[in-house]
Amino acid sequence: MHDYAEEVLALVQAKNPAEPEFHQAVREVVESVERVIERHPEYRAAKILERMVEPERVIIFRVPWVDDQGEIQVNRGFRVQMNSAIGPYKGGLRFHPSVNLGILKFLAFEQVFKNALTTLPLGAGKGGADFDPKGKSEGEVMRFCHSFMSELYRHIGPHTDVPAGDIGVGGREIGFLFGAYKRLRNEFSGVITGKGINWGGSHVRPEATGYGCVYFAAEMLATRSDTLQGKTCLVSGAGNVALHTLEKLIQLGAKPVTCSDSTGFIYDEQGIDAQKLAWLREIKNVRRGRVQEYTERYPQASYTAFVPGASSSPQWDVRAQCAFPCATQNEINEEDARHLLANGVTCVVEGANMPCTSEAVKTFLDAGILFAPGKAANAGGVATSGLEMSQNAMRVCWLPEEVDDRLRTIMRSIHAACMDAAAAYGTPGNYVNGANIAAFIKVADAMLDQGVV
Ligand code: NDP
Ligand code: 2IT
Repeated sequence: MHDYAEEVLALVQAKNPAEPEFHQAVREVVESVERVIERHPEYRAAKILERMVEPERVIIFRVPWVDDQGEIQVNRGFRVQMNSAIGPYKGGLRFHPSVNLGILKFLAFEQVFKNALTTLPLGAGKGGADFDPKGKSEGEVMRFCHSFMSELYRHIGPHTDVPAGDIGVGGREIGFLFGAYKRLRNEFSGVITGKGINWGGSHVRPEATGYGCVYFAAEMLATRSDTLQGKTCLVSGAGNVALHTLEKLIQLGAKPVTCSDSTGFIYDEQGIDAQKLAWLREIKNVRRGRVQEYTERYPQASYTAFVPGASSSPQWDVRAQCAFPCATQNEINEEDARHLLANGVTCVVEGANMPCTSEAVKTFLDAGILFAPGKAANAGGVATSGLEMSQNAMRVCWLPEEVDDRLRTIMRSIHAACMDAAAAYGTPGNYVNGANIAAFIKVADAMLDQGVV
């Protein structure tokens, strides 16, 4: 890395100690865009990078609530309003015990670039709480969401900051959050996306992240005159992104063979088909159970529990051609990456945010396989949130086909933007550089236009 990039990274590390995921996300962008800054010294002069790594605003708040035993619980809530150069802050809320400021800053930082790639006018933010919805009753989840919104509502709005879901925040939580906002503000607006279809939601928003990933994979494969038809695919996670990735893979004739949760993974050598996926949906969305229950109905599949602290994960040591990590950050390390390559994987598409460590990404890029960073490949979710905002503003509801067509067009244009930027800066086929560069230029130019703010 060159001096200036090192300088920015050192500044971030010094100012934000103990935030390793944030450092990781910043490092990747800085390494990609240093070639842009060399060609365009005006960005350096205007301290664009130094401004981008500092959130515009961070809100941290207490979230007290009463559990079913009558005991008072206290969680910590956050909203990181990262960058509003090209639109209102936009990004999900994550409810998971691992949530802390550093994790949310990495997610908010990634969101800046992702949202810029969507072609829509969306700034970036991320928020959440160290609350674990797992094992909580409906009443507990509702009381938590209402308490969370009783502080957050004063910081957000349809033209200011528009949250959505992420890990641990699905349709149920969005409903409780929206209900609280509506009551507190006495207004029905598009302040949150991922709403129910009968009350302001968009068709295809629940599916959009997973579908978008698969559309992106198809675009990448097409550059090598290939398709998903008949490809054996590994998918991790069993949440919103993973289940809709599985669905679209099945529709396009691929053969997904794995999925997982935080305790273990399923391997079904015969392939997860539409019927088996329906069972997985019931396990996750109705029973709120574990993927292990898959084998109750399909005993030919194997379930392997993860060993905490293991140096690699067995879910990435399976023969396949494509991999879609759709669970969480840093779930593929260098050793996993080597296993994937040894098993014949030639296309890795990040459905989750930053699921591959820096070393894993380097391993894939050095091997010359197709590798799609999450900020490009999973942008279909937030893009469709942008489409939900447009429909809310116009008080209309587009048909599912119309939203899906727009999603496909957006994924195609993100793919093209990555390809073009990567080639223009001397690294053809490198989607990491392509995504970072195309997005950086868009946001940086907006910041230049708006002066020192
Ligand atoms: P969900 O909460 O619906 O599902 C998350 C899945 O990942 C669950 O199967 C969960 O297992 C697993 N998981 C979560 N944390 C861990 C962990 N620490 N280790 C192993 N497995 C884990 O979330 P989403 O599907 O919405 O999100 C998945 C990823 O996709 C995240 O990285 C998110 O940021 C990203 N993303 C989501 C978008 C969206 O629209 N929802 C858009 C773009 C990106 P368990 O039940 O055991 O916790
Ligand atoms: O990481 C993400 O892009 C999301 N969780 C979706 C954000 C959104 O505003 O739809």
